[in-house]
Amino acid sequence: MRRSIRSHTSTDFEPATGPPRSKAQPPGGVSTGQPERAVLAGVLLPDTRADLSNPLGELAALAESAGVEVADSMLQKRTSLGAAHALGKGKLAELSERVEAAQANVVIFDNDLSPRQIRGLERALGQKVIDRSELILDIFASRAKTHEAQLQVELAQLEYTAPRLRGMWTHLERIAGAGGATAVGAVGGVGTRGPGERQIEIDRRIVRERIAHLKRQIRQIDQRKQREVRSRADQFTVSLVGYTNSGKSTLMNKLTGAGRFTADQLFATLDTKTTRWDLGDGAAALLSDTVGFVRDIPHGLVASFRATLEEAIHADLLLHVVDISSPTAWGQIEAVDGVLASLGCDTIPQITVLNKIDIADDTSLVEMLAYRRRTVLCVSAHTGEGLDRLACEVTRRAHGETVEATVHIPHAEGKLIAEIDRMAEVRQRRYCQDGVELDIRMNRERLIQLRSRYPAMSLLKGEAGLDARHAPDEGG
Ligand SMILES: Nc1nc2c(ncn2[C@@H]2O[C@H](COP(=O)(O)OP(=O)(O)OP(=O)(O)O)[C@@H](O)[C@H]2O)c(=O)[nH]1
Ligand SMILES: [Mg+2]
Repeated sequence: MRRSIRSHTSTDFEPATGPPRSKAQPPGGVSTGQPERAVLAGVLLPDTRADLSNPLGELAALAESAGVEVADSMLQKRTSLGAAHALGKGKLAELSERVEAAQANVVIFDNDLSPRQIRGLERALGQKVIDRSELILDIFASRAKTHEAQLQVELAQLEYTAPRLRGMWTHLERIAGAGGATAVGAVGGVGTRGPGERQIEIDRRIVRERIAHLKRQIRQIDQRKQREVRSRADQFTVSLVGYTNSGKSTLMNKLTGAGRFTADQLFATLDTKTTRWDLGDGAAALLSDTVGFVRDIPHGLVASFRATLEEAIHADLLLHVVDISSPTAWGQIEAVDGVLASLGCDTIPQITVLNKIDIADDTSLVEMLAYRRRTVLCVSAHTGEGLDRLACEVTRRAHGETVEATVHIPHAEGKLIAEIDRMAEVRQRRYCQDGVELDIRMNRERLIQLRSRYPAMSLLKGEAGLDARHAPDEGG
C-alpha cells in the first residue's frame, strides 16, 4: 500500500487539537484512503541548480521514492517566487485545472515554500501542497530504520515544523471560520481567536521541549560515535560519500561483501555502516558507507545527521562516488562538495570515483575533473572494472608518506595531544608557557587532517604541503 505523505508534523508529535495532517491519518492518502496522486509544480528561477533538460526530473524521482504516483507536471519561469502563491495568476489557474483533470490529491513544489505560500496555494487549489524539503524529510522518515536515524529525522522534521505552527493554526481558523468541513471544531473560528492563540503557544512549547530532548539524545549518540571513531584512530579509515543513487552501497558490497541494501531509488540507505576492507597483501582499511546527499538538501537534515556522518567527518580518506552515467553528474558533484564543506569535511583528502562506467557514454567529466587537479578513478561496481586500481590507490594512501614536523599545541588542547600521542612517533617534547612543542613523525595525510580539525595547532617546522588547504586536491 502506498504511504501517505506526512507533512508539517513529526513522527511523534501531534498538537493537542490535531493538525491538518498527522500520523493519525489513515495510511494511503489524504484521509480518503486512496493512493496519493501528485501534480508536480515548480518555478524555474534564474539561479536554479536543476537539470535544465528535465527540471522536474529529480522531483519526480523523489516523489516516486516516497511512493507517490506522478500524474502531471507544470513549470513556470519567473525571476522570483510570488509572495502569496509562488506562481503567477495565469499559471495558478492552469495548475488548478491540471490538478482537477488529473484527479490529484497533492501538489508537490520543487521550490521551498513559505508557510504563507503553502497556505495561499492550498486555498487556491483545494488540495494539499508540500514542498521539496518536506518531501525529502518524508522519505527520510519512512526509511529511517535505526533508533538513531529516527531521532535525527524527527529532529529535522520538528525544526522544519516549528516555525510553521502559526501558519497551520491560522489556516485551521480560517477554514473553521468559513464553515469548512474539517475536524477543527475544537479550534473554533471567528471569535475564538484567544484560545487558538494560547493553543499555538502550548504547541510551540511542546515542540520546543521535544526538540531539546531530541538534541540531548542525539548529542549522546554523537559522543558515543566520536568515541567509536577515536578507538579506530590507529586504522586507516575510508568513507564512501556521494549523491544519492550513485552506487555507494553497491560499491561497498562489491569491495567488502557487506550485504548492504541497494536499490534504484533515492535515499535507499540512511544509516552508516563500517566494515573491514581487505586491500590485498595483508593491508586493510575500514570502509564506511554513508547516507547519500541531494541538491538543496534541507539544512536541518544535514545538521541533525551529523552523528550519522561522524565516520565521514573523521575519515582519513573520502571516496566521493559519482554516477557518471547521470546527465547531471557535474551538478551532483557540486552539491556533494557543498554539503561536505558545510560539515567541515572539505579538507579531507578525496578520490573522485566515477562509478557506473559500464553504462556511461560520455566521459568528458574525467578531463574536467582532472583539470581541477582531482584524483579521478573510473570504476563499475557492477562489473568490477577499475576496482583493483582503486584498492591500489587506497593502499598507497594508507601506507602513506611519513613526514617530520614540529608543532605547537596550546595546553587547552589536551584531546589533540592525546591524539598525537596515539598516532605519531613523538621524538621530542618541550613544554613552554602557553603549550607544548612536539617534534613528531607521522603519516602525512593524518597530520594534514589533524591540522584542519584543530586550527589551534600551529606548524613550527615542516614542509609547505602540510598546509591543510592543499589536502583535497593533492595526491593523484
Ligand atoms: N550499471 C550500473 N549500475 C550500478 C552500478 N553501481 C550501482 N548501480 C545501481 O545504481 C543503483 C543505486 O545503487 P546504490 O548502491 O543503492 O546507491 P547508493 O549510492 O548507495 O544510494 P543511496 O543509498 O540512495 O544514497 C542500484 O540500482 C544499483 O544496482 C554500476 O557500476 N553500474
Ligand atoms: Mg546506499
